[in-house]
Amino acid sequence: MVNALTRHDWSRDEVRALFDLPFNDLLHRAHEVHRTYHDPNAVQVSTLLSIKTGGCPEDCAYCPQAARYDTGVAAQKLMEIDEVLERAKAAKAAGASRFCMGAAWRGPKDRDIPKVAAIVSAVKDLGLETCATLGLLGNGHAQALKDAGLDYYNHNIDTAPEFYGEIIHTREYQDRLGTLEQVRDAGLKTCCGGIVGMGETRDQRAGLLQALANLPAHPQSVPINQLVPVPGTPLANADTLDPFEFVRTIAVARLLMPNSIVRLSAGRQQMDDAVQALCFFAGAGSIFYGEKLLTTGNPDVEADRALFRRLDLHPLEVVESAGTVHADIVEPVLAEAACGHGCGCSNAS
Ligand code: SAM
Ligand code: DTB
Ligand code: SF4
Repeated sequence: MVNALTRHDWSRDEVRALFDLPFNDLLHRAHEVHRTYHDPNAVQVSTLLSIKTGGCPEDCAYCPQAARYDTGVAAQKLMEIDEVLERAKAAKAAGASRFCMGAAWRGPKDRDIPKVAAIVSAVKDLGLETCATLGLLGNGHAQALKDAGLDYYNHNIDTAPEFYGEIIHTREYQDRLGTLEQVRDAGLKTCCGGIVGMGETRDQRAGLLQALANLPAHPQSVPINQLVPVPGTPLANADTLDPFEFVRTIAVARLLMPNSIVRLSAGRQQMDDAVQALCFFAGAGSIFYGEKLLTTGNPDVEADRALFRRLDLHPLEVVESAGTVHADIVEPVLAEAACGHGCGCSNAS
C-alpha cells in the first residue's frame, strides 16, 4: 500500500522535488498511487459544449473567446435549450457519461441563471452527469444550479499565483477562490485545474499543483490542460511544452491529490498516442471526448475508440447514470478483452 495521505499543506519544495524525480521513478510512484485509489484501466468520459460562445470581456491570454483578440470566433447568444439537448443526446449515444457546458462570460448575470438552470435540468433528465463552467459566480448562483441538478462546476485557477498576473488582468486569483468556495458550500462537486505550456517555469507548474492540492478540499476532478495555441491570442506563439513535462505534471497531480480524477484535458489533438498512453499510466483517468472542445478541435471519436481498444481502456461506469450510456464504446473493448489471443477477434479462448 502506498503512503499517499490526503494532505493540504504541501510546500513548494516538496512539490518541486516530485517534479525533479527521475522520470521513471516519478511514473512508478504515480502509477502505484493511481492503481491503489482508482481502476487504472477505467477512464471517465465527458463531452464539452460551448452553450454561449465568444464575445467575452475578459483578457485571458490563452483564450480564443476573448472579444479583444482577433481569433475569428464570432460572439453568439446563449444556445436554445432544444439545441443543447440534441447535442447532449448525441454525446450520450456516443458514449459520454458527463456533459460539460461552457459559457464565455466573466460570470453569469442573475437573469442568466434560470435559463442555464433549465438547460441543466433537461440535460440531467437524459441520465447524464452535468457540469457547467460559466465564470465567476454571484450570490446564490451555485445553489440555484445545484437545485437544478448540476453535479459539477468547473472553475480553473489556471496557473501558479505568481504567474497569474502575466496571463489575466481583468480578474484576480482571489476572485476565483471565492467562486470555488461558493461551489463547495452549495454541495456541488468541484472541477478545478489549470493550463500548462503558457511559458511558465517548472517551479510555476509546481505552484499550480501546490495551489490545487492546498485548497480546503481536493477538487473531485482536476483538468490538466495543455495550452491550445490559437492565432490572434497573445499566447499564439508560446513555446511548445516538452511532452514528457506534461506527463510529469499529470504524475505530480496524481501524487498530490490521490482521490481526485485527473483529466487529460485540452491539447490531446496535438499529442501523439504514446504520450497519451503515458498520461494514462501516470494517473490520468478522464478525457474530453468528441470532435470539439469549446471552440478548438479534439481527437475524432473513432480515433479515441481505437485508442481505448489499443490500450484496453474502458469508460468509467457512473453509478448515477448507469445503463446503456457507455455501451457504444464499451462493447468493442470488451470484445477484444474476451478474445485472449491478442488479435482483437471476439472468440473467447
Ligand atoms: N468563461 C469561463 C471562465 O473562464 O471561467 C468558462 C469558460 S473558460 C473557456 C474555461 C477554461 O478553459 C479556462 O479556465 C481555461 O483553463 C480553459 N481554456 C481556455 N482556452 C484554452 C486554451 N486555448 N488552451 C487550453 N485551455 C484553455
Ligand atoms: C477545462 O479545464 N478545459 C475545458 C473545460 N475545462 C471547459 C476547456 C478547454 C478549452 C480549449 C479551448 C477552446 O476549445 O476554446
Ligand atoms: Fe472569457 Fe473564460 Fe475565455 Fe477568460 S477563459 S476570456 S473568462 S471565456
